Amino acid sequence: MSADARRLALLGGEPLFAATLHVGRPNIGDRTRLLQRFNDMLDRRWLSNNGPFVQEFERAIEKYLGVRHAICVCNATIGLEIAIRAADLKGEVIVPAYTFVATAHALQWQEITPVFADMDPATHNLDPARVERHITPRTTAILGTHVWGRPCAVEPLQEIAKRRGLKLMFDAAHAFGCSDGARMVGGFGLAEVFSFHATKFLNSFEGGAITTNDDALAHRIRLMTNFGFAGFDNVIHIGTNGKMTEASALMGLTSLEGIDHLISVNRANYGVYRENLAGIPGLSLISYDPAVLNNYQYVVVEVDDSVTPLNRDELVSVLHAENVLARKYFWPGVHRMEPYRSLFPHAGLLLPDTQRIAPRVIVLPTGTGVNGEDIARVCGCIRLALENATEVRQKLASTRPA
Ligand code: T4K
Repeated sequence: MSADARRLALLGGEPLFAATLHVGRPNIGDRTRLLQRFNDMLDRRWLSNNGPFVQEFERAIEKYLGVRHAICVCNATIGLEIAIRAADLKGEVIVPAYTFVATAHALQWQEITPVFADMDPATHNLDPARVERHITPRTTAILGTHVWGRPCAVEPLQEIAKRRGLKLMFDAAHAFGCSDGARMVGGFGLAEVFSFHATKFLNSFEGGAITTNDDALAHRIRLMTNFGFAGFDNVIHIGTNGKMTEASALMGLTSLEGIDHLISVNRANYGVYRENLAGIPGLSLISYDPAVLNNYQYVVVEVDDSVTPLNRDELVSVLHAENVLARKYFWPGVHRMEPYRSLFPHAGLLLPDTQRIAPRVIVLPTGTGVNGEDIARVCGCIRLALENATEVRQKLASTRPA
């Protein structure tokens, strides 16, 4: 084995990083401001139930996105469930198979059938032409995901929804700070749902927001987020507890104040990846349209193993040995996760691009916890592994359980 190959941790070298590099390492924001707000919250003894920080965060989101209503929720999954119910979706709803499992679970949880449609391989988002093929008399809506923050084909989906009498909503969990043309994500369809989970570039520990320009829908969503209460002892609607806490809202507000910095860090990191991965045959970093706003939250590489000497899983093993916890989002596709795999065992037949792309994707670390030097080392390790593919393959084969 060459001395070069021996530098890889998988082949006996020292791991590149002593402390693990994670995808989704939280951004913390201005600590002084955060702790001031935390003290304010404690002094006020107002911890939840539509407190002042939640209200301030909601107004700040509305202003940032240019939407009429933002309703903060405890997480995006509950936000999706509430928005779906408030908009009265039922029967069948068309969703992408290539998304986080929460998009489908939010439907199935309330006995609405998710019907999986294929992606456009160029964008990883729902392919409108394929959506149309899944419409049946039971279909009531289309629920798209802006995967990696890149906006869905909003206009074609709107056109289909209008022509076929369907509702349209978006899972915008990845897309805070992103736009489609001049319009910010947040104002499309009947409603959109953002995630402010710790792993999102803008986080509120756990949290999310439902945004809509529909006043009546916003009113129902507010009621449903707080058990249906319209005032003391006055319940006028079915509801749940989807409320955001004050601690989450103050974290979210502080993150939002630093959003320009967070985006510029992500953009710079993305640039370093682009530079350092350039020219490797078979590896392609997904691109972001410079003509629209992006948050560059996800650094996503597609590995075409008909060209590369190692496949996606082998490269992920190499990176994990170096303490780089690269991820395989959203493999193997929601249609291959339970309960959907058992309910729809043949769904994959109509999802050729999801089936082809999902096994190729690697998501790499970015955010304020990673610097340019780290990224150059991660990319150097990928190159080194590809140059020493035979040894890597042999090692992985010898450690695989029989
Ligand atoms: N729709 C879409 C399209 C979504 O992507 C998501 C969530 C949702 C809906 C639902 O949103 P929420 O209900 O969560 O608001 C993570 C996140 O938990 C999930 O929010 C996110 N998408 C998904 C893409 O990623 P896991 O299962 O990968 O999480 P986990 O625990 O493996 O953490 C990811 C990495 O982050 C790890 O390497 C550790 C690191 N980490 C994590 C946390 C929580 C930290 O370094 N610090 C932390 O505090 O799902």
